[in-house]
Amino acid sequence: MRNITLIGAPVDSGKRRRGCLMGPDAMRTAGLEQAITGLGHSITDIGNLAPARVDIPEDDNIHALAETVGWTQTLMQAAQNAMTDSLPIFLGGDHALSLGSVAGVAAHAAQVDRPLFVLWLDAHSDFHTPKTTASGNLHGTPLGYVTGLPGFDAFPPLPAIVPMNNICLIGLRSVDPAEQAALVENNIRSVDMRAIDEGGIKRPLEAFLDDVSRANGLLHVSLDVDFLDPAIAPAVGTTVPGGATFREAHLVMEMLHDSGLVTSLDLVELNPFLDDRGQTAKLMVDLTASLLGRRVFDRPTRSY
Ligand code: 4U7
Ligand code: MN
Ligand code: MN
Ligand code: MN
Repeated sequence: MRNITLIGAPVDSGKRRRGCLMGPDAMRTAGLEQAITGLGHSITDIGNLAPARVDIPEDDNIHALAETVGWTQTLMQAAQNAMTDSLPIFLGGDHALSLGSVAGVAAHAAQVDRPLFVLWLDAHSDFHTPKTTASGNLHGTPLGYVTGLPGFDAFPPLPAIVPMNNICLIGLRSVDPAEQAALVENNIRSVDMRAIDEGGIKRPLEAFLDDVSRANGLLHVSLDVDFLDPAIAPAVGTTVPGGATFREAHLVMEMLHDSGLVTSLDLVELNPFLDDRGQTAKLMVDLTASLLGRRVFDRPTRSY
């Protein structure tokens, strides 16, 4: 059983379309706490945080730079605090929250002298920098920041970077040319939807979990709502058809649970303004329950 910390991060500055700030409360309303305690875990909900006030100039090419830098500062610290004695769940908020959550988790991993691995479940690769982004939306940049790509001078310096080798992206189906080039150049493990169509989602995930286990690593999971097919998860601003099915997503979560490796989690990009009677919020809660051990039958344990 785990100690879980819920960290409300109503980040809405990572893109122009508003509504993700309602995400944390929508997931609470959908029964997140009950789902988690029902599995026997203990839980502390620290409520919704607010961005630090930072005094930096705005950038004409970037949407809401100062607010996002403020969030990054706040969440880096919150992540480090929560990691000392719990498994933090960051309730987003748009994906710009991972600029702070992953940077803070990486700082903690360096402190305890263990390698950090990151599993990115997303239609997009979020591997832009403030220099390469065409939209100016910082929710498309968190993996660029935490891996130490150049161009993030306005952001807090990183106490520790995430090695490119320790990242796995699953669910890709919308990758911009600059991101594609950088993913290939850095040889980042990238599982697109075609690979899943052809070979299933189980094998690439299993291979990644094997690596995490062999390295005695910490594992951060970042779940973007748009990883899921829009037919089952409509509450997202950046829908891309052809996403993970209900069962593919649950299988990922069930395997993550059985691995025992997950040490932190982001639930991001839920825009309740676009939801259909809470169905996407409920699905995010259900997936979290699978990650935390909900099952029908025990399976023989596998040594990752
Ligand atoms: B999300 C995009 F151009 N790449 O940079 C961009 F397609 O957190 C999308 O994964 C980014 O939802 C999507 O704006 C960020 C676009
Ligand atoms: Mn996405
Ligand atoms: Mn994303
Ligand atoms: Mn999105």
